[in-house]
Amino acid sequence: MKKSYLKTLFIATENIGKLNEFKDILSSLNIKLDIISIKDLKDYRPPEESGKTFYENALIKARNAYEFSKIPTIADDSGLEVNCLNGLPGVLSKRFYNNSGNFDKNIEKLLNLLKDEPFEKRKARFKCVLVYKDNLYEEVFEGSLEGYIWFEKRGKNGFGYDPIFYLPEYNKTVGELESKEKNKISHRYQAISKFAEFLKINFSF
Ligand code: ITT
Repeated sequence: MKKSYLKTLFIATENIGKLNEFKDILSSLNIKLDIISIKDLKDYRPPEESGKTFYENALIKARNAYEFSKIPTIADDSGLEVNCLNGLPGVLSKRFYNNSGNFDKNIEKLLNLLKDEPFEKRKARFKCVLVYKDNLYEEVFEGSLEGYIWFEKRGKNGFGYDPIFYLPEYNKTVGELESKEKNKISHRYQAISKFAEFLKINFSF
């Protein structure tokens, strides 16, 4: 089949941390596209995230953004799953404390819930479900990163739960990693690198 030409990609996220990671990772994988973000589409209203899974929410976001823009679009739904909390905060990661999406409050609530748990019970993972949508394709790509919830915040890099997400193999939280390091191993990197393979097979740039 003849490859389609792809010039412009709409990255449909309101989260600046995510947007910067998407751009950096795509560029590190040599995917050179013109990037449109929500701030370029003034009338765009993100949908309500009413799904029960990362996949449902990622689909809702990508479909809504593509229907509005008609530009080939990616959106991710991502978050943290803590084993001893049966996968919470999960799809509620952004709104764990309340609807304000305040990262410090979300972290405080999580640390409080885990305050009596020893290190080995604090296993968790970051997950990213990424959906690409255009007039022909609706494709899903996933990534996850295993780690532990640390006992207090460490490091100022990244966003969201990064300062309490501890990686034993680095003896650092993700908040202590340089963005370049995070973007070589993260759940988002893994999903985007699968997306990049799909692009290279099906599109010319
Ligand atoms: P969009 O829906 O507009 O993309 P959002 O921040 O609302 O932005 P989600 O609904 O997918 O995105 O919620 C993801 C939340 O999960 C995010 O707000 C963080 O709290 C957390 N999260 C996701 N990826 C993360 C990462 O790489 N590092 C730290 N926290 C992350």
